[in-house]
Amino acid sequence: MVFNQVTKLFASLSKTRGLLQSISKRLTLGRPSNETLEEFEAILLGSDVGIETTVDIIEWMRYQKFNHNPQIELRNYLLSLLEQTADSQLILKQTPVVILIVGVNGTGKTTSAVKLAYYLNKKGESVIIVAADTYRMGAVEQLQKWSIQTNVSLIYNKATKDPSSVLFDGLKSAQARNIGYSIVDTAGRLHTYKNLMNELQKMYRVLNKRFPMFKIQTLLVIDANLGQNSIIQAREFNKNVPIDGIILTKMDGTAKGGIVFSIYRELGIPVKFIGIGETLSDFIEFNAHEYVSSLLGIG
Ligand SMILES: Nc1nc2c(ncn2[C@@H]2O[C@H](COP(=O)(O)OP(=O)(O)OP(=O)(O)O)[C@@H](O)[C@H]2O)c(=O)[nH]1
Ligand SMILES: [Mg+2]
Repeated sequence: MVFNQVTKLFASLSKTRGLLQSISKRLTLGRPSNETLEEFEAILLGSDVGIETTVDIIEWMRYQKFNHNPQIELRNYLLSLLEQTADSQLILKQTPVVILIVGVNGTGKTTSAVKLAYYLNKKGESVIIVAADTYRMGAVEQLQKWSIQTNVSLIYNKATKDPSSVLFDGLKSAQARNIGYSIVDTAGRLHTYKNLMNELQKMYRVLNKRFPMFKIQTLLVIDANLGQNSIIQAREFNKNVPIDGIILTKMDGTAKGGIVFSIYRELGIPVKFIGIGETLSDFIEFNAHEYVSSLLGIG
């Protein structure tokens, strides 16, 4: 991660860090006191680390005899919790890739689709955006505005209500122009909207059947402020279409930045990107080491 991004990540985690640091800074060599453990437990739960991970961390600390540098020892332990699934890569060597951006209403899908397009474009990749949210009023206009700013072309069709039809046109265009990454913005849906979930599956079938040469990546957008609720939503989405990764939005200003641990623990799906604001560049590739260090205010 470049310096500027580390700084932004650090700034966006300030509220969560404030809580964690109030305890972690008090850790001294030897065994932590019961009082410290209890306070730390409450803070971990409050920052949305999740019950199971909190229990693990507290039990680890209870029997840990800090003998070197408690903050670094804690950092290394937290990092070990995130490393199992952190290896999968989004920037696939083998293009073409189609990236479906899915999630519940208002989580930041459209903004993230545009930020991702901007991010890939800046890396020198060829990108288009496909406007497959045919439901929300003004969805195409929202993307048109952004696409002018990013200089990324947009495929849309205001005459249809069928997202699979826009997807089809979009990928035909991507094929004709030899585009590496086609980013597909989709409508917001709750897992309880059966029709919309069926529609998502239909899009998936169209991709498998008509565009087998495209590698599919489905990214679920989760709003960091929604806490444990989003874990339930993610599980349900994953039952309908396989989720390859998570974009965690609105990390700026939340005190619930510990949600990353819940996502890894309870879903086993890697966080690929985090959204840290409303502008195009407020979007960074997730890096477990930078994340944990920023959380604890180390290095
Ligand atoms: N602070 C902050 N705001 C964000 C972030 N990502 C998105 N937003 C804001 O969240 C609001 C909703 O974003 P959209 O991208 O329209 O969300 P959506 O999921 O496409 O919404 P629907 O299409 O209605 O389901 C907008 O005001 C965005 O500017 C983020 O990382 N940080
Ligand atoms: Mg949208």
